[in-house]
Amino acid sequence: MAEDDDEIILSELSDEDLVQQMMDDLYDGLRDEIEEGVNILLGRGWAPYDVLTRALVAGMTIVGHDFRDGILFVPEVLLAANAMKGGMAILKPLLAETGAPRMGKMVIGTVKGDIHDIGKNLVSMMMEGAGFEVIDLGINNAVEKYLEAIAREEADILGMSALLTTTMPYMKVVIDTMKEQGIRDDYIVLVGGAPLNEEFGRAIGADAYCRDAAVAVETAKDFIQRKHNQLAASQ
Ligand code: B1M
Repeated sequence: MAEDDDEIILSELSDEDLVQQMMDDLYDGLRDEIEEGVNILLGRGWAPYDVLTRALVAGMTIVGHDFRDGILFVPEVLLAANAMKGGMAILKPLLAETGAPRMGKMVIGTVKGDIHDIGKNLVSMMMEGAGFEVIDLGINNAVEKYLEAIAREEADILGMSALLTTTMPYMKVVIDTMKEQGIRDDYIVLVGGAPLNEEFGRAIGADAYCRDAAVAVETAKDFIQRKHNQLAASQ
């Protein structure tokens, strides 16, 4: 078979062109190419966090816009998500390798009826990278699963993710059940996901809404620090 003259050799591209090519490859759901691109950037000394945000998250944002505008459909978006996961799997151990002291424990999951997990996975990775122990419950979690896990794991933080306007109200079901059981104040409750905002977080009784994974890490650190200060003051 004749060689394709136009074949792109990723390793020969400049950083800027490679990132652009990776966005195209993510859009096309090319997992092998994404994994190769991630490894090339890491090999060139890029910080794992920069690879994640500047190539993968930025690329997924474009996918999101075209999904919204009816240019991409579910099968294509699934392929893009799969490619993103390939890249994230390489970055995960590197982001976790900070040697940071254990900060606290978080149970996190996507709420019932919702199968979006890319953002949640990103939050998990970043939290682990910041020194938190993370118990990831996956997708489609009913209230019982959350409550059983936070009790079993003696978690400090409950994190919930929702990407659909139809599933985000379920976060209130979880928080209300915690209130009914008298355990609401035993945990820091953080919520996130594209359709949420601060006002929604306040309205459902969460401790905080986190716009993105970096904010989730900072917010979690902040609340854990406050918890430690309160404990110290009460002794
Ligand atoms: Co879905 N989908 N999807 N989808 N999907 C959205 C969410 C949508 C906005 C697309 C659109 O129309 N523009 C739209 C929702 C509209 C609405 O609710 N008003 C939508 C729809 C409609 C649907 C279906 C109903 C489509 C259908 O079947 N007709 C269906 C629903 C299935 C279900 O859940 N029951 C569906 C299915 C899918 C796929 C399976 C194809 C795929 C998911 C694959 C997967 O996750 N494994 C998918 C995808 C990929 C998307 C978009 C394109 C991208 C989401 C994503 O991964 N973003 C999305 C469009 C968009 O959001 N722009 C869309 C990248 C990720 C890094 O960002 O998840 O926001 P995000 O996470 C951020 C922050 O939000 C925050 O930090 C993360 C990292 O910075 N964060 C948290 C998230 N969770 C947090 C938890 C925390 C803290 C912070 O806890 C402490």
